Amino acid sequence: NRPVVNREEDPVIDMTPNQSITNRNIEPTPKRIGFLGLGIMGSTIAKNFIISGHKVSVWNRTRDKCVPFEEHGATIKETPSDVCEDSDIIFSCVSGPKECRDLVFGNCGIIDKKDLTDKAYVEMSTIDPDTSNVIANGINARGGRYLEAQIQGSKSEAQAGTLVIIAGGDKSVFDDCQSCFKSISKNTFFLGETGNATKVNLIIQTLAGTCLVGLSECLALADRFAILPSDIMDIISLTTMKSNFLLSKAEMMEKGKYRPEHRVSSMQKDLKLAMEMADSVDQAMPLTASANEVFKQTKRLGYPDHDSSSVYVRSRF
Ligand code: NA7
Repeated sequence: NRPVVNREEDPVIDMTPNQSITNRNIEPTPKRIGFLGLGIMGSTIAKNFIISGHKVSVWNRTRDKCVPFEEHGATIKETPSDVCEDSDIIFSCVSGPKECRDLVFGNCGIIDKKDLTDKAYVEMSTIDPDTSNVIANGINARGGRYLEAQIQGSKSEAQAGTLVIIAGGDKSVFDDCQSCFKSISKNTFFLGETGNATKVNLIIQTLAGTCLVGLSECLALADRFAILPSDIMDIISLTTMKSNFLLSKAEMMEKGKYRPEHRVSSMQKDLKLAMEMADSVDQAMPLTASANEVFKQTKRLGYPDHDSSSVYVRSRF
């Protein structure tokens, strides 16, 4: 019985080459690239792989989203297993842990192909360290190599090629991915064994999630006193609290335009996974727990697919 809220449109998949990416003079790896999951992040990342000259095949649950990629030289495949067959390095960027496991272990999944020798699998979806290790073990058991390459930044940074990549797992895969990473990121980190990068990524997401809830409460309080959010942000932008993240999210809150860059459902999933990680070591996270509840309520109010800044709608109740 969720309220019916008009859905903000997803960003259009714009295949126009970004000049700043083409100016990077990337020498694409000759390895064949496969890409699973063409959502907000996946579509933008796959686009940059293509415009920087990589040979790419794609699969997405909703096939229509593959069409613009085919028009720009990618090959559409019918199943994740088909992508695997035709690729040397396979990237995954889907909603969460369950979907990631299904792509690997499910029907027509990656390990349907029994021998993964010479294949590398790169997990970009935000997942927990346990799931990442389960996937790594499944891939390794069939002779394949695995890397978790977690991404910091949302659609705008992916578009501009200024994401930050935090990786863990097989260093040789990290090295093989350099030309791909160069097309989407300004910095990469290799943190050692599988699990290290997923942990760091979730830790950073707790800061993003709690900051967003704090911002939304601050602007909702301002609104109660008829103080404009833009006046508050003009002052904040002159202080050491200035941050592009807060300023851009505050602008979305003030305009009430929540076209998704990073969905409410993704943020709530990230906070939930961080809470589970904290549980495993008895680390108290009272603020993150509250933020998780607030994002859950925002989903319930009908905003799961809106940008995470729509948490402001809930704060204004
Ligand atoms: P989106 O825009 O919500 O995209 C989610 C993607 O996951 C999209 O391609 C979905 O396919 C796919 N998906 C969702 N459920 C399934 C199942 N059951 N099986 C296969 N594929 C599925 O998220 P983002 O692109 O912003 O984020 C992707 C990840 O990066 C996520 O972990 C973030 O936290 C970080 P669809 O198009 O709906 O058919």
